[in-house]
Amino acid sequence: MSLTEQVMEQVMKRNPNEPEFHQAVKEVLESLEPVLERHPEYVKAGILERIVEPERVIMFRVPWVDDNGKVQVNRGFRVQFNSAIGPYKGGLRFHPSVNLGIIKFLGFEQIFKNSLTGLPIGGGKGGSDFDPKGKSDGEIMRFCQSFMTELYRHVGADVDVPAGDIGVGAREIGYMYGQYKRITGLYEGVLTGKGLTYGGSLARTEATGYGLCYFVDEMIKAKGKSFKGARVISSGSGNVSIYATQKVYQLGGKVVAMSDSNGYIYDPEGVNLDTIRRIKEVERKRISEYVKYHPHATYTEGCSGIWTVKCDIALPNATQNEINKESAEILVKNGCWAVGEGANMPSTPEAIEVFQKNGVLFAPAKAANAGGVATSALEMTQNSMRLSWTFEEVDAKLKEIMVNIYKNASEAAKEYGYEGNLVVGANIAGFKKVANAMLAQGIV
Ligand code: NDP
Ligand code: 2IT
Repeated sequence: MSLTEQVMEQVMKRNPNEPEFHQAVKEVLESLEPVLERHPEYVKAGILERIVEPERVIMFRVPWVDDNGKVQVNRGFRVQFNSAIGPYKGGLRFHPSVNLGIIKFLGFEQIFKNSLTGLPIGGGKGGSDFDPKGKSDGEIMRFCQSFMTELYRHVGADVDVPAGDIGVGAREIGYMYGQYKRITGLYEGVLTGKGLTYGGSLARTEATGYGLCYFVDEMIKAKGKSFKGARVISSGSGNVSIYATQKVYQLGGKVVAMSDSNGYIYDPEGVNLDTIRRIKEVERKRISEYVKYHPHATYTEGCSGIWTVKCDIALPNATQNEINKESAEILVKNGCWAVGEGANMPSTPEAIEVFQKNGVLFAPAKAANAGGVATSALEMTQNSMRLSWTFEEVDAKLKEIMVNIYKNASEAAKEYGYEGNLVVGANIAGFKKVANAMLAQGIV
């Protein structure tokens, strides 16, 4: 049995019932075979055995009182996975599906993604099984305050810097920031994705979606293609999907379908983003409302149907494993020639295989959605300097970072004999920086 197989076996034994975590680890370990052959020092120093084990896992009770005066209890998580190259950094997810295995998969991915940005940030992730849907502002605030009342002792501007993810946006970050400041008395950049009046960075809201498009643009440009005139699917209708859609339009493409966890809309004339933003960002309603304003569009119940819409470029921007083998086959059959993962691990391993076998240009999440966390790191820089850059400055830095990630991932793929395979390339490029830092720092 090879070392990577042994490590995988140990991961499965030690972390039972965590299928998403197993899936994320397996993909990285498989990519690393050629690296270990060339670098026996990584093997000797037990880098693999150490990198799959979080440095620290924090789980806690989050009690709060709902609007009816009833006591509610949720579970909170923070997984501080790896701090070899910087303070732990990664989002918080509030969604009823959250459990330890999901936070560990996200934290593990974050290590390599953050490394790819070229900025000094380690990997972490957190969240809760709290469901923000249908909750009043007061309930959201009380939950966020309770969550931070435990989390504050584990985080800090140079220790661990959380941000948003599914179910956590500017509103939740604001409530958590207020509570952190109240408990600690510190006005510091402990969270990113903050509002612009209290230390937030311009372009952070747009960063993941814009960064995704910059990355995909670079990848397809290398093959002589572009977004101009392309039909695009952008699943989800949250932060990542909305700003990816905005950038697709700026680059000359047309988004014809978007979704939420109930269903999807198809608008052959191109989705009207102002309507989506009003429904989702302001009214916090369901995407099905869209057809009331645009009767020529259609709404279909169920999420996976979105992948049956004919497109050139697919941007899965909702959640993990949203594209399975079947959906991938339909996409290929319908002529889809590029996929860019805005969500974390949105394609199953079988779906990725279908894309790669059929020559679909494939931009893996770790590389393609790194623009969000990269801009979070730029927010940390601005907080430390106590100044703020203009939108154009931040956006230019984001673009440069995404172009560099593309370059580094494709060069690493080529160097190790996998030319054109950005999955392997991103995993190797992300891994090597962390592995070298771990080597230098001894057995810790
Ligand atoms: P949001 O909460 O803003 O939006 C999430 C969107 O995905 C919503 O439209 C939501 O629908 C939909 N969705 C959530 N869960 C499911 C599900 N189980 N099935 C179908 N649809 C679902 O989150 P973000 O846009 O921030 O995050 C989207 C993805 O991007 C996640 O995978 C996240 O980890 C990843 N990501 C986010 C970054 C960021 O900076 N925010 C950075 C990098 C990656 P509904 O409204 O019905 O819940
Ligand atoms: O998955 C991710 O990279 C994020 N949710 C963003 C993390 C961050 O710290 O900005």
